[in-house]
Amino acid sequence: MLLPRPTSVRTDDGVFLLDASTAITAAPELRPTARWLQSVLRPSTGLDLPLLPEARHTIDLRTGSDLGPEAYRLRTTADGVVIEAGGPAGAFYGCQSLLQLLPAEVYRRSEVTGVRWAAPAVCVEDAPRFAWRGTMLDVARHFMPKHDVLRFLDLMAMHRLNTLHLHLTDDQGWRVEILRRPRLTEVGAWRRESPLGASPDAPGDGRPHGGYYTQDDIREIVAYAARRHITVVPEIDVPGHSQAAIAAYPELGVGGGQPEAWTRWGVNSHVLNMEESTVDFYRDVLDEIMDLFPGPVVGVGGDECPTTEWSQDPRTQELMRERGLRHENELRSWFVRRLGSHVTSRGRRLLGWDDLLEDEVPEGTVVASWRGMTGAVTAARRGLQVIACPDDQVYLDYRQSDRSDEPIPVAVPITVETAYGFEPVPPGLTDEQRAHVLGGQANIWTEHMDSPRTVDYFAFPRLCAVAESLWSTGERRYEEFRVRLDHHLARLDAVGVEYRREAGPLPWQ
Ligand code: TNX
Repeated sequence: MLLPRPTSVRTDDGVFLLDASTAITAAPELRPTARWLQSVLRPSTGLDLPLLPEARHTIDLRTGSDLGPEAYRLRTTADGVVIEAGGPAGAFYGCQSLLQLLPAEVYRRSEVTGVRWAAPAVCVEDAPRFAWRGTMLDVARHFMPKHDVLRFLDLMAMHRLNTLHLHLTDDQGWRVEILRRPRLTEVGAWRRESPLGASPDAPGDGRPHGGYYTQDDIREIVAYAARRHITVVPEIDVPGHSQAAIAAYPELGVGGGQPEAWTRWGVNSHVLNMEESTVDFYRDVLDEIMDLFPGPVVGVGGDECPTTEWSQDPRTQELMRERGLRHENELRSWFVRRLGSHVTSRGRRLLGWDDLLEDEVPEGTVVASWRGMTGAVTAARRGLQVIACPDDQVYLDYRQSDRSDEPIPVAVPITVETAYGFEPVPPGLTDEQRAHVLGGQANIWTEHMDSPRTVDYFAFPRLCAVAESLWSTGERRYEEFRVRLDHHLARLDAVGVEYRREAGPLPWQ
């Protein structure tokens, strides 16, 4: 009943019983994992599970030299548990599987009495299919407090997801403190109450909203994620989706307006101006971002950038002539290239949305294919690395069914089954091109999710299905998955996830 499904599971006779006689033993490099395991088992079981050099009835974490860094073998018998792993990440995933073998109450945060902590005797072999198993969380449209981000990281780890792409800036809010540009959060992190109904195309919710992460908060999030083998990938979206930045520093805008952080959803016409000073501004921002986020990839967005302001602005036209650019689209790629060379000079790679493929893209860029899978095909054929996140399969802000009582009927329905059908490698690629697909991610855009509870409702259980698409090899059959998912929901219940239920009273009723 493991989820995501491992490469192979063999069931043996007997059970492993976790009790007061159980201890943990671990190779030196796996001791942090052992301590993490102690910390998750203690609250529900009340057991101390001491970490000892040697013991009789143990959960033993060992290194297996023949295994990849994320791979593990898990063997449970009446005598004990052995988790053999290629490295700390593999040991961590082995522990996640061990938790799933125990009764679902193990996920509770307070002591549960009267439960026998038994795991069936099994032999599991496992390794992930993709290196990038991600979730994108939009903390710009609605801010998610730090504590809830940490909780979300735990939920990702439970599903063996390893990449959190944090969409930190957008028209509606700037969510990360930048010491050299303090107004980005002093001004850009807050939006006002606004009258509803002005534009049917781009409604907002009318409510004042705000919040941001201090640099200490970010360091805490990044470290918490790292202990769970999750890399946090920051995204600073440019040169569109930037109204909150322009609200903070109007000199970044085109034509001298004084906008406020946007109170509506949709595609905004305000874009950054393409002066050298804007490049300098964002280099400073990215320097602080790269200091905070040690991962190899840095996102600069590049999506949905209307060019009307640029084409109507004489100064921008002059800049284009000076630089020998013929079309406004080329300005976007000029800007992304300039930031890209800064990012690569610090040994990192750029991440951008597939809109960037409309023009030249810096070598080494990772392209997130969101408008279906066409971007994935184009990028892989151009030798660029690909993250698949097609909107019609893994956009978790889209409605979950056709029912008239779905709370916010965004776009087209994406059911659990649709999400389970997600295949990150598109057809029509050569073997070499296929290797450019690093993996995929589910995108959680939060225009319509104004609380962590609503994120739970939209993300789960569809994220469970996406996690399996990214982790598991071999044929996928929805009916077989559904049986495991029903067991898995008991775990989500124990954690307190307010996922979307198929039946029963709906949360908004
Ligand atoms: C498109 S996907 C966007 C986001 C919206 C989302 C809503 C992408 C790169 N841009 O700005 O939040 O649709 O589904």
